Amino acid sequence: MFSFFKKKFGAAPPPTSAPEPVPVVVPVPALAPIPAAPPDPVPAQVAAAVPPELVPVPPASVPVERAPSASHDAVEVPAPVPVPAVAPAPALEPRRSWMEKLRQGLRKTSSSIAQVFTGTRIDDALYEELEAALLMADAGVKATEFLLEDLKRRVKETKTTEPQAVRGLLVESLAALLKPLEKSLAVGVHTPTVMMVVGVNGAGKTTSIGKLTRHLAEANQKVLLAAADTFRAAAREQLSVWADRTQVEIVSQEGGDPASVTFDAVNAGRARACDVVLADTAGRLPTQLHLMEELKKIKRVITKAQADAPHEVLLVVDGNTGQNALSQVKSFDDALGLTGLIVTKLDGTAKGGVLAAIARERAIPVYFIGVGEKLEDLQTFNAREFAQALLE
Ligand SMILES: Nc1nc2c(ncn2[C@@H]2O[C@H](COP(=O)(O)OP(=O)(O)OP(=O)(O)O)[C@@H](O)[C@H]2O)c(=O)[nH]1
Ligand SMILES: [Mg+2]
Repeated sequence: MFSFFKKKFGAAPPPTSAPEPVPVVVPVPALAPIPAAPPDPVPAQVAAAVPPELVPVPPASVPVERAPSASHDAVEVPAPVPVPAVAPAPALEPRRSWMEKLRQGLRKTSSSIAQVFTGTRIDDALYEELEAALLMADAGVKATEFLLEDLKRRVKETKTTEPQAVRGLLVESLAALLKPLEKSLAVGVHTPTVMMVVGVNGAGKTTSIGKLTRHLAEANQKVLLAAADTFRAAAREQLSVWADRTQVEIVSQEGGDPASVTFDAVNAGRARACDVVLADTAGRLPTQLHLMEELKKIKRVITKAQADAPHEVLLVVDGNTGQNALSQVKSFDDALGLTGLIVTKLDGTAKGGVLAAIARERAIPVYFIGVGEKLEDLQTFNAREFAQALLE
């Protein structure tokens, strides 16, 4: 079982007089048993702070400041309003229907790969067909070569003779390749945890921020949004709508400089003891060098407001862009040093293999996978589940 994100507490022990916060792995409607998947690789010093079992969120003693819904330009501090703690029972249903959407989205790839194993012999022709199918699925040359080699080794070691059984071994191979991408987004180590979200135009940044905010807010995390996409008025409004829905605060400024909006937001987040500050940025192509410089400036300015921030630099990639997604990952990583990915739109015509290419060539953790526009359409990435959805 795993959670949508992990709340972790810093290494320093709390003062004896203060009530100790209850460490919690927040149960949000995104939980599913994962067959045979080993536990998350959690760093040792953090592992101790994360309880193995789900712990209920403490009762309504956690006050969450809620923004007045009328104006979002103001940065005044609203009165704290206690809200009921949200500790839903692990809901398996949303995860199941999400998996179904993921399978539907990747059906084209899974059926063309299934074709490869319909023969009666394991021979060169089978491997050649598989190679073509993996390349067609956007896995790229390096990951395809790696998977074929690994698969041949597994076939030999297990003395497999049935093509259908080879398909099962391919799932093992792909799950192992994707495993390093599996990681939970952590909050609670820093106050606030500052995240900047970047990506090309229309990748799904603002929508993903909206969904993520809702999950965080439901888990009693105090979130502040920075509308650092000052490029279009519509972008600010779009984020405001999400802020309204989730009743969180937003710092925005008409026609402002994105770096200064973000700077103000991080300072406001610190002053108000927010748990998370999420900065939405305008879409841009990595080839637009001046716009990439602007992102670097936002990152530098965040560090001025909070020395150890940003704690996460998240790239949102549209899963439909195939091999181009890999080049986006490389370019944004080179420019900014990415800490995580959100892969969206795997419900459409995406072929899915690009995650194998990313795992092989630039293994940056995939925190979330999006399969639609609804809240529950954004779920955590699990290597084995994904391999099964792609290949079975
Ligand atoms: N089908 C599908 N649509 C999605 C998904 N995520 C986002 N979208 C849609 O993609 C469109 C663009 O989403 P935005 O969140 O505005 O993208 P953005 O990256 O913020 O765009 P810019 O700010 O213009 O660069 C919207 O219509 C979203 O509803 C997804 O996982 N699946
Ligand atoms: Mg946007």
